[in-house]
Amino acid sequence: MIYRQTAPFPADFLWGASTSAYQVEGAWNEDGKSPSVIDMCQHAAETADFTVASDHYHRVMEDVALFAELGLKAYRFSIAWTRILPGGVGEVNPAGLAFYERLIDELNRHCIEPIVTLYHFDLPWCLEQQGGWNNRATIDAFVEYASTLFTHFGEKVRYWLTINEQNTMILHPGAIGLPEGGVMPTAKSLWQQNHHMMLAQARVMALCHRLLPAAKIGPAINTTSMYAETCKPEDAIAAHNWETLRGWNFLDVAVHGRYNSLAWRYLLDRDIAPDVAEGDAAILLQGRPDYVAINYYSTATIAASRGDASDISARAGDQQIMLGEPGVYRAAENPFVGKTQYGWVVDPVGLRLTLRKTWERYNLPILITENGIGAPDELEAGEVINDDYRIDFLRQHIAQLQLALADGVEVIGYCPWSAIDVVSTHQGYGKRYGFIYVNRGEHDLKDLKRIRKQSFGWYQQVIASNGQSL
Ligand code: BGP
Repeated sequence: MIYRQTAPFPADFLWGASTSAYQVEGAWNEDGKSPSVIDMCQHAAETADFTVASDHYHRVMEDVALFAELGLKAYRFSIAWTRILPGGVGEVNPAGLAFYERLIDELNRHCIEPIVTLYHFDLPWCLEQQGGWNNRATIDAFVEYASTLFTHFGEKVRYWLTINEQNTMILHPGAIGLPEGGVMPTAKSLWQQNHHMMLAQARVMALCHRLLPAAKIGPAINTTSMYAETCKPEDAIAAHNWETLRGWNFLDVAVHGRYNSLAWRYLLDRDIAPDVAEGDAAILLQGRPDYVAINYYSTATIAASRGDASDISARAGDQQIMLGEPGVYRAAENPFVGKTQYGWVVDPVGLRLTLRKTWERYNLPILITENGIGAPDELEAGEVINDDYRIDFLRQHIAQLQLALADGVEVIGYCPWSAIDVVSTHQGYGKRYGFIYVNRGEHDLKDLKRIRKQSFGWYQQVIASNGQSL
């Protein structure tokens, strides 16, 4: 199909940027915050942990001032459950509420739309000790936590996200980390956890609509497109297998309130389908998102399984590296795309394709909540960080986003990862994503000074021109 080559960005397009609480805040045990599963994870000795992160907790006003200077129309961040309800449920911590109140008020003062993720990988450790997401009581705990936030911040926040990358937590638990001495959960346990998260998400979306009729809420899934390695029909089946299991299986439940039938069959065949209680189907149907948020980094190329262990990828811990599964699919190389130095496929056209497919399937507005390139940015003399590769990456992705708009896809915003440098989920501080450099090393905290990168000035122009000046 040939469409007009460009479409203007809507006047109210949400030019934004993203972070998450545990990656940016630090202050991991201050002002009443309890530990989360992330705080209890094993860390490779050579990489930074999350205890200080970017020290945003103590520098929040300075950071928001920089976001305002950047011209952000939206800032997507997560609230740490462990600051609000240190016991997972029960007593509310006023200092936790006060921190986010200051942040949200300051954003609103600068006309920066707060986009709040309720839960970004950091389940309270006390809940994990009681079984975590295997325990149905965690569903009630999540509803209580969300209800606290809706009640407290409902008048100040219009955009909510339920759970960040549920598919990463289930398919790549090793990427998030394991508690000290922990063992990898079984597939059966992971799919049970997934089911409970789905129920929790559906109830929270319904609650949001009841308490805050003007607000919008949706899931945020790590979404991508799959290419078959060749036109061999078996490769096409394998690519479809993985597209279904990695993406649609999660979004179909969130949007339609029912499991994807192919994925459900896969779970039944392997005896790893979750136990479904009476009434669960009705709960899932209550969840009706207002939009779909996608985190897009890469595409994958897939070939038919060889049926043996050679299908399994060596780097199974990374959320963007395809795993492979005998009998289901195998990861293949794509000669037509580049890669970052961390091995993540760079495919701007794949963003357009992913947007088209997501739109066609759900017909819901799409918010891009993550997209970006991790790199070990260098601080040069004169406080210069020349991240022209980041500018190039983002420019190409925004150009494809614009083509998706011309295709008729309703994209309401673009929030690259990340607003400011943060600790990478599993690769420490050396892998940076921000528009703003934070002067620290893996272990040497230096002065944590904020320094604008070259990409800062570039993105400022993009926003100021509403996407006309790329
Ligand atoms: C996503 C997570 C983010 C962030 C990002 C970059 O999967 O939602 O929290 O970490 O990936 O990943 P990484 O830090 O592993 O490079």
